[in-house]
Amino acid sequence: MPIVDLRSDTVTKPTADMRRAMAEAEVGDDVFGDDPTVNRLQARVATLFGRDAALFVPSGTMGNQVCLAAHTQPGDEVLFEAHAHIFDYEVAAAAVLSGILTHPIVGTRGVFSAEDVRSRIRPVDVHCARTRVVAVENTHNVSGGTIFPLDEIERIAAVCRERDLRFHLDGARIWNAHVATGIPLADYGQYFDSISVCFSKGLGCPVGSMVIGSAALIERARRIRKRFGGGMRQVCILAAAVLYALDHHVDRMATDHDNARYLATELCTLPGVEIDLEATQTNIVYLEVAGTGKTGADVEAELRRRDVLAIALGPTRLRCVTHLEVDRAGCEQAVAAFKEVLA
Ligand code: TLP
Repeated sequence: MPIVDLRSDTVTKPTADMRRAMAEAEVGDDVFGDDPTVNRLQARVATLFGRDAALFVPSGTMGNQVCLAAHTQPGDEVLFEAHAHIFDYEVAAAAVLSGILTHPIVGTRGVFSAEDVRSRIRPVDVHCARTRVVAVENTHNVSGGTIFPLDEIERIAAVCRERDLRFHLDGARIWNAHVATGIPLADYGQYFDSISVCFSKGLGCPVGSMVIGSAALIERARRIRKRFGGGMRQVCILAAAVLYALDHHVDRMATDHDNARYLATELCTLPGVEIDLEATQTNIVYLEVAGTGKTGADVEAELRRRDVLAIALGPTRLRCVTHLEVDRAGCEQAVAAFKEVLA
């Protein structure tokens, strides 16, 4: 049986056609700014989001952290949802690299409101941190790939403008939100001071992320990227994979969303398994298995023996993520394995 790897959409390997595009890329040194392929990609992605400029960075974590550093001084504060990647999974980078205070807002399926933001902004007072940045994550990973509604983004952006806050999007999976809603990327792009997107997830590229915003932001971001050790040389090889993926791997993500919905609707019928079907809006499915009497780690290990890889994220919580290497037959294999393990 082939291995069905549902641990993350980061696990995909470059396809033969993508490898060909990488091998044929025009090369140059990006720290000198003369890598023609990455320059082409940066211009293309900036345009996609309706913005001036963009900067290739090695990872989504670096993308988020470069943006936070660009917007803040040590002692400033950033507001975000309580299970945001920048809070839970970036190794305290905001504290270590930028010296900023993190202020979580408990949302509903990853979404919070303009009123939530307004009520958290600290007064200008000698005792208080300066609230400086609001960050949203779209789609929201830990909630199950949920979509942040555009009208709420617009309302939060208005509060940010009024209160002189910077607005950041962790758009690691904005491509999924775009495909699921049909909302153009530029409609999202107009509201944010900075956007970080990943190419190594749903788009199926081996490596890479990008920071997008005004020319002034990108100039600052370029210096910070170098400071963080993210200035790379012949990036063209990676950029060529992304140019290929933008042409061939965006619309197909609708298949990943169908497959995730299939997994969620099948797996939620298993006794003791709970799945928030309303949260299954894109390519991520979280299962709560407390009712089966097994731990997440038990289920993960037993699935692995059946060539199905899921990931335990929490004592009784598992995650399955669909992507371009998992087809419907793979999902059926995964459902059969879950049925055996949880029978
Ligand atoms: N997420 C990874 C893990 O780190 C959890 C995954 O497998 O989902 N923002 C969001 C919303 C993310 O989900 C991730 C990665 C990142 C940023 C960071 O991207 P990388 O891994 O490129 O630093």
